[in-house]
Amino acid sequence: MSTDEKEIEQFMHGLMRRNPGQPEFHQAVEEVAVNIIPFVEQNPEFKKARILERMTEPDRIVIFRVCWEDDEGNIRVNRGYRIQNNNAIGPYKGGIRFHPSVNESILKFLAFEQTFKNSLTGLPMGGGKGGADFNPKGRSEAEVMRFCQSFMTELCRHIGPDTDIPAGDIGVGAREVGFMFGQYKRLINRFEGVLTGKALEFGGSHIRNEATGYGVVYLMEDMLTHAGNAIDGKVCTVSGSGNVATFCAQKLIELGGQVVTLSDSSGYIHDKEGITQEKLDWVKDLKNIRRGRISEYADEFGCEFYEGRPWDIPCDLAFPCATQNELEEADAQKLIDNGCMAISEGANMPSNAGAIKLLADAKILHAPSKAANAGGVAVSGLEMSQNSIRISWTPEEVDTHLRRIMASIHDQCAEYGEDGDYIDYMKGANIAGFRKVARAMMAYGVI
Ligand code: NDP
Ligand code: 2IT
Repeated sequence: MSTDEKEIEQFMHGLMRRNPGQPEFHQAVEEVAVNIIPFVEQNPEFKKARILERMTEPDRIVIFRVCWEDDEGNIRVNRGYRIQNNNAIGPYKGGIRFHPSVNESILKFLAFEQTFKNSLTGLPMGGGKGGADFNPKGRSEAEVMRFCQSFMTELCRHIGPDTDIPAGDIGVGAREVGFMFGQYKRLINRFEGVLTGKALEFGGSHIRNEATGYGVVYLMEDMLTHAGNAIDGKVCTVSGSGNVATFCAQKLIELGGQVVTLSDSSGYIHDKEGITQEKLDWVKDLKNIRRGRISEYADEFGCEFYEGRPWDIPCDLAFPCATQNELEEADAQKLIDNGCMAISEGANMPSNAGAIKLLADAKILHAPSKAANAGGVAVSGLEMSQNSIRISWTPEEVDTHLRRIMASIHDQCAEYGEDGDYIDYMKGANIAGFRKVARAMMAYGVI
């Protein structure tokens, strides 16, 4: 075992002892530690200051009861969270997730990743994440509103436009942000940019809805250009059918990609003819308004619906855009066997450790989530800027900024991840994201 491997093992042993029963958090930290510990060995000032140990201990974790009444008059109790991971380079910033699986481990992994991602955007934002184990599926609009209001009644004490600025994530879109912003404004009596992903009428930014999915494709475009290739004509598999997946598919279609899959937690559709913009508009209506299942697409457009995930379908480019650990070793092997050349991650930590290793060994271009999906939070940062200066930029202006930020993320990954003729985008993203936060933490001394 090399010195680096020993250091990594020792570090992970300590982390797992201090954070028992949190497998997603362990996974996210290990993914970073394998690159950062060797880097820290070469930069002993970071080692002496124990920067990685400090970054993996959140600044604070707020856990609270969320009580609400359903339409039948039953009292419901959920658990709400906000993890404020690190504010070395700016106020805490990160989404809110409403999903029954939400727990401390999942939110700690997300807040930790967010710290690196936000650093890569070049904007002044620290890392945070929040949410609740509330299941919005099957709930009426009035129930969702009451839940959001109750959630914000406690959360409002812990956030603020210069303190912590939440946004959406799984189960939290424009509707939920609207309910939460309304309740914050009512309680605090200030109209301020405390949430991002707001509707345009009350301080939202153009392109925020589109930003994550567009950014995922922009990073793919940059990886392919760097490798002398392009999206035009490529067969693309996309998982998910929510915010990130639909706008990822939209930009792929615009750039000439042939998108053949979308999924939800019940399974995936395989449309061999290719998903068109018209069909995608139908999916957006299905998911955002009618709140239906992706299987209905198969009935509507006459294609196949299968249980499971879409990684068995042969493709040139793959875009996991649903959730964590949706691409495991067997899926990675299938992608490799079918000749997939590149992957850009829309979801946070969609690939498990075994899959990452297989893809790297096969030298598949692989943009990790903290780089590939940073476009969403980047445009959130631009929404904050617009709120501060009380100006609204045009869609073209915001998209130009987004494109530039994604190109800069590609270049940072390439600079720190170069390995002969292959770019290890994971390594590049980890080191570039870490450096900026670490240097700020060093400047503050021991806090
Ligand atoms: P949405 O709630 O809009 O959509 C989520 C999609 O993923 C749905 O199709 C959902 O299916 C599916 N999904 C969720 N959980 C599971 C699961 N356990 N197994 C299988 N499918 C699942 O969320 P977003 O599109 O906003 O988020 C998708 C991913 O992108 C998440 O990992 C999120 O953290 C990440 N992300 C989001 C950003 C944003 O700006 N929104 C920014 C950066 C990253 P179903 O409807 O059946 O639940
Ligand atoms: O994971 C993410 O980057 C998000 N859910 C978006 C966070 C944000 O603050 O826009």
